[in-house]
Formats: sequence, structure tokens, C-alpha cells
Amino acid sequence: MENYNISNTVVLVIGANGQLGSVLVKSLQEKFGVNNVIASDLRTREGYQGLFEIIDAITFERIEEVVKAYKVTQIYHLAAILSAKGEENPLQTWDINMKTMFNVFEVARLNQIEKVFYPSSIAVFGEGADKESTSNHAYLDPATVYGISKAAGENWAQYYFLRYGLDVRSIRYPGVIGYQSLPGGGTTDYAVDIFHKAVLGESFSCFLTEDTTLPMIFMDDVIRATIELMDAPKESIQTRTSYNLAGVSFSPKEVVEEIVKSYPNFEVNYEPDFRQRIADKWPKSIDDSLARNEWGWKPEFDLEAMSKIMIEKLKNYYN
Ligand code: AKB
Repeated sequence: MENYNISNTVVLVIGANGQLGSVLVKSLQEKFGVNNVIASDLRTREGYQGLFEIIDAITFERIEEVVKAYKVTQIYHLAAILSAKGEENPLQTWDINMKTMFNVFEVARLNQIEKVFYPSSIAVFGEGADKESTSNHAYLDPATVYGISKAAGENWAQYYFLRYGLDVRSIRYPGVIGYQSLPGGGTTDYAVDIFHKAVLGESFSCFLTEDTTLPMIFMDDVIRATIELMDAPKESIQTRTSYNLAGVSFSPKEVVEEIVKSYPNFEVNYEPDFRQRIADKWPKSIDDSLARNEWGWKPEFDLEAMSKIMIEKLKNYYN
């Protein structure tokens, strides 16, 4: 079907090759038309169909050049170094996460960009927050450099809105589970890898203990949430730091219980490493009532539904 972009929206996605970006770009192409979405990352992506520009978001001028060339009206800034990878080199992680964020906010401010999407994460929470049904307004004392950069970033998002009127919108993503792409460098990555191993008939070594419950979300839900937030009327967006978003919470043991329904001989051993310390500081479940009340968020996928789709799609992929 022909796509008609009646709103004249032109979207730039920074970090488009990542776990979320690669899937989000497709949805944005369907919504706005292939010629109104510019995917960008440090390297091109083989087989990618659509407009693509190499952008290292560390360089302000390069972002601005692309924004001007395509008359971009919205930017999704998805590039960041995540929780586990970020701990390898904390100062470099801080520099990259903050510099790229400032570049995007400044390019947006100086070029009359209509809307910016800036993802945050459950990593903003630490010891000071309740572990269950963590409130949007919980105390933020993140224990990873990634979490610190996101907590700071949320406040900068609000600052740009209050000071310059820049329409920055943000979600605190839980761990994202999808069959379309692989995550990289996160503490929740095990929950994607485990499905691949099961479908390939291999055993799985889990870097978290079997009872480590974390907030997660299925890819379809998170893509819909992101687009719904960006589509919401400006007046509805009363929260200018970031919105808690809940999908489904589960532990490795619970996901294994789902997998063995299809693969009864699936073997998992638990070898917690440094990522356990990160996970132990994070919430187990999230209260997302602000997102529900302010822009109508509602998740659709539970653990069972998500697991069924993951297994079915990965089976097709590998066979
Ligand atoms: C990570 O594990 O670092 C990310 C996140 C929860 O933001 N998936």
C-alpha cells in the first residue's frame, strides 16, 4: 500500500542498527513512508532498505548536516552504551552517552526540530527505590555509569523542554525481548539469548541467578509504546523527565519454565557474574500508572504469549 505522509514528518533515527532501532525503523517507515525515515549508525547495515547515513553522534556537525540535508522534523536518539558494557570503561561511557545526547538536543534546539525521542532505562533506579511496583517518582541513585547518564539525561530532557520549549519525550525502557535483533552490552540480554540457545538445541549458561526477577517488555509492545508516546498530544505529556513503562516481569527460572514446554530437554546452568550486582540494584516490577493515565499506555504481551512468539519465529529463522 502507498504511504502518504500527510504530516510532512521526516524522521532521523540515530543508533538505527541496534536491537530496538533496527525494528523501530521499519515501523516508522510504514507510518511515514520509506523516503521520510533516515536511519543512521556508525556503520551501514547489509540488506537495509531505505535511506541511510553514517553518523557518529559524537560529532555535532555531522548530525546537523544530515538534519539540514533532509529537512528532518523528528529525531530518535537511540545510541548509547548500555549497563554491562558501560562498566568496562566508566568515564568513556559517560563521555559518549552525554556528548551524543547534548549534540542531539543542541541540534534539535538550533534547527527547530519538532520532537525528540530520548530513551531512558530502569537502570536509573538503585538502592533508594522500592523493588516492587517502583514509582515514577522513586528516588534515583543508579549504580552503573549507564544509569547515571540516563538519570542525568532525563533531567536534561526536562531542562530543554522548560528552558527552550524543545519537545523531548522519554520512556524508561525495561529489558527488551525480540526475535528480530540481538541486544548488546546489557544486563537483560540473557532473556533474548536464552531463546536462541533453546531453539538451536544448545544448553544455556545464565549470568544471573534463577530467581533474579527483572522488568522486561516484548518488542511489539515497546515499539507501540514509543510510537504512541511520540503521537500523543503535547498537552498530554505532563512528565518531561521520563515515563516508567511496564511490560512483564520474570526471572530466568520462569522463562525456562515456558521454554521447556516446547523443549523439555533444555538445560540451563547458572553462573552469576558481575551483571548480577547490576541486576540486584534494579526494580523487580514497575508502576507505570503515569504512562497509562497521561497517554493511554497498556501492554499486551505476557510471558507466555511472548515466549510462544519468540520460539515460533526463531524456529522459522533457524530452519
Ligand atoms: C540493559 O540491560 O542495560 C538495558 C536496559 C535495561 O536499559 N537493556
